Amino acid sequence: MFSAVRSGVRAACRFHSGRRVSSVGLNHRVIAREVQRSVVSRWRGVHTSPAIASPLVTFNLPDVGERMATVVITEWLVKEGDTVSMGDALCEVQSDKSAATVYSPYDGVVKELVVEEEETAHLEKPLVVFEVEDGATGAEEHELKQSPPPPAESAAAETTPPTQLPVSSGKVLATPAVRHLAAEKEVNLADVVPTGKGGRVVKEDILNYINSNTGPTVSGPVTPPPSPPSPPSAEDRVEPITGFKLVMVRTMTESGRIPQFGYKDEVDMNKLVELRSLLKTRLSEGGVAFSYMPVLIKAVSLALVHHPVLNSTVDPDCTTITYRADHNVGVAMDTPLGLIVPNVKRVQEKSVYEIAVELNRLQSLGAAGQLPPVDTADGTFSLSNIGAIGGTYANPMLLPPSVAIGAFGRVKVVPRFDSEGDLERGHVMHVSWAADHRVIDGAEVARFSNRWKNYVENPASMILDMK
Ligand code: CAO
Repeated sequence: MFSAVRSGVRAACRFHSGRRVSSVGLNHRVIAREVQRSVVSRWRGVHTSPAIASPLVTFNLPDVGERMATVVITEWLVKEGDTVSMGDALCEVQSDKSAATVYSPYDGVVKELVVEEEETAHLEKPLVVFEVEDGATGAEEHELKQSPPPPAESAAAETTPPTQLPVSSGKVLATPAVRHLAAEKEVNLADVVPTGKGGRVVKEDILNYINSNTGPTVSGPVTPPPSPPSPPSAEDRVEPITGFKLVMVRTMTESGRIPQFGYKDEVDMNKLVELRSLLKTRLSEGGVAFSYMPVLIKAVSLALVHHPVLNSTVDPDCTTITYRADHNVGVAMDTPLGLIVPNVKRVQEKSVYEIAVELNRLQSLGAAGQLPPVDTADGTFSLSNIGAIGGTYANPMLLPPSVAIGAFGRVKVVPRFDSEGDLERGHVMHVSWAADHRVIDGAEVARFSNRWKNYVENPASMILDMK
């Protein structure tokens, strides 16, 4: 009985592949059962049986965006008989609105390309039939949805189920044939300048690379040259503004309506640079990265105690002002997803060390794109350390409903005169403040800045005012 089902399944798969049906003698009861199984599997986007050594699976056209019911296959990037890996590009498709690439959700062999080039493929209808290793699909229980860009070449990608291929920033785009050629010639695809469509490495790129390189193709500890910037696109590209960018549109548009007072000063960083180099090694032993920020943040909180209006919020029509009890100091972060401003909560109660630990946590979450709303909500003051990237001055913009923000430039080594009039090596940093000029006057900002600057220039003095 079991073997009958097995052979029936094999037969049904062959039938499905549309090739050898005439050569297979089918038991009708088994056919009926397998057709039923096929219907269920097709609904899931997969036609397979886990009992077979190399089952055939049908990959249906996934949603390539906006649930387009049909697309035209503009180019197949694989051919029947090709061996593909999960994440390899299969074909280019074009809908009414956009072009997209469809990627393989399996490791296996392409048995059949169901739709011809220039023909129409239908959403959730068969696109490719694969032969996969026994148990390699892992997709039987999932409906295959949108086909995203290929996975990164990492251990994480290997464990990711096909329905959730991660967005990749690192995977090199190439067809299986090109990958095969690269492997044969021992060329690392990441070293090759892609000239193909959509930044894809094509065969000629590999050959050009081999012709122009003698060293890097052989294995060994050779540092690859930095990749050149992608060539400019031949066509304009329109994309919707979503996610963090959309939040930035709304927040900054609102901010732009507020009259803002700007104030800038130079800060002597000599003592803080020295203090940091003392503490940095110590803290790094405990796994805590220690930058200037924890001290700069704590100095803000100490100064806010004397200038509470800078830690206030105003309602949208600016009729009431709320003096906030907690110093929840936001830190603008440049993350892979865009600008985000998580805040260190209750800085007034935290030591510099505790602020460093919290900042490390926020930075790790930000870098992973995993900051929860609680970390970004309820900031009362903001800082932007644009100097971590570069620059001297900035014009920071308020993050409503808070009423003040500061931006730091890069700490620079400059010639300075000491108290004796002798030239010395000095570290300076510029700070640029912006405040809501509807509720805060310039003199208040200057006094706040002087107090903050005094703490930063004499970090030891902070001890006296810390609780
Ligand atoms: N001047 C000189 N060196 C600086 C510096 C500055 N202003 N700021 C940071 N550095 C150094 C740090 O000391 C650290 O040095 P080490 O490697 O020797 O330890 C290194 O640069 C990396 O620091 P970091 O960036 O990891 O940590 P940070 O606490 O200084 O800053 C953060 C954290 C999140 C503010 C920063 O990484 C960042 O994202 N800045 C960009 C903010 C931004 O985009 N602002 C614009 C907002 S408006 O669009």
